Amino acid sequence: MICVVCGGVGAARMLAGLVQVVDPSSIVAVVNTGDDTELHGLSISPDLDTITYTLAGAVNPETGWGLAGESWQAMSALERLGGADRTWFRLGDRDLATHLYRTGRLREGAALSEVTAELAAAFGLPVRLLPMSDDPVRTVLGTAGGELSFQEYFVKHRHAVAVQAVRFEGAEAARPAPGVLEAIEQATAIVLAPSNPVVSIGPVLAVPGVAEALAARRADVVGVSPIVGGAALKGPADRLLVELGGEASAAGVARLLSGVLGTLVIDEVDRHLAVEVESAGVRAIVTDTVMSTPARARRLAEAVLAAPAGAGGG
Ligand code: FO1
Repeated sequence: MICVVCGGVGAARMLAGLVQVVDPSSIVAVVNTGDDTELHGLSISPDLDTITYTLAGAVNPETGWGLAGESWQAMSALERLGGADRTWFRLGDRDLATHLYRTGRLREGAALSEVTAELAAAFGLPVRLLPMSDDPVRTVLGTAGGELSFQEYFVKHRHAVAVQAVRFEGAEAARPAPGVLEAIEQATAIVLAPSNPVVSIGPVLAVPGVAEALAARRADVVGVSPIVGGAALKGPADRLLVELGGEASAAGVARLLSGVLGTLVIDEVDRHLAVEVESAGVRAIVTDTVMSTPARARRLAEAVLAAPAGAGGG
């Protein structure tokens, strides 16, 4: 069994590569829920949905989130009623069905992990998706203008505001969802997807017990750097790393995650950083990491799974 610790779009592409090279039913994805939000009374889990839609071959290929061929009648009608204040977070008509279903089931008392399994089955996924926790954990970003929820920062402000601090509300009291610790303990390989290390991997590590379980398997944990040539392929990971006192480089990622990471796969353009990664106590593997096509995602997945046991014992 392979355990993959996941954020959103980058992780979805990594998983789409992995299912091409191993039996998909042998993959357990542990997914960030710090991005989750409640809007219009609906429970929205963007990273879980991005992964579900991608693996189902149903994701919008232009955005990497939401459904392909989506229509927007509900948003247009809502915009007429409430303006942009109500519609900055765009929910397509078919995507809305996912949130209606999730919200209804949670109100009936189902756990998020149960609803996630139901949605994955409805979309025909062979991969097992687990939210990191059934308890609410919310990523909150501190800015000069006050605190913002993750989606306010990411979508409403288009991540164009400087961040001074990040906290994961609810994390201290959260328990790993059923199956999360078992997946980490029993996996033959553990992959940290090329997700934002601060706001996608960070919340998963903040759930008590998860970082400890990963640290105990550190030699078998292989990450893929989401920073290539000093820049994030998508989103604000590069700026967040710098704003929070780190460095926007593969070496900066290695230093931040060195407690749980045995090996870091870095891009060819960052070959010169391999020595610096290794001086953080993390073995470096250099290959093409940009998953611009399914064939490239497949090659990266092969390289990740071929990685020898990394540094750190355990
Ligand atoms: N991202 C945007 O940039 N704008 C949106 O309006 C938006 C809506 C949205 C709706 C459902 C969903 O599952 C994801 C959505 N996303 C949107 C993506 C999401 O904000 C981010 O990709 C993740 O939270 C970051 O991993």
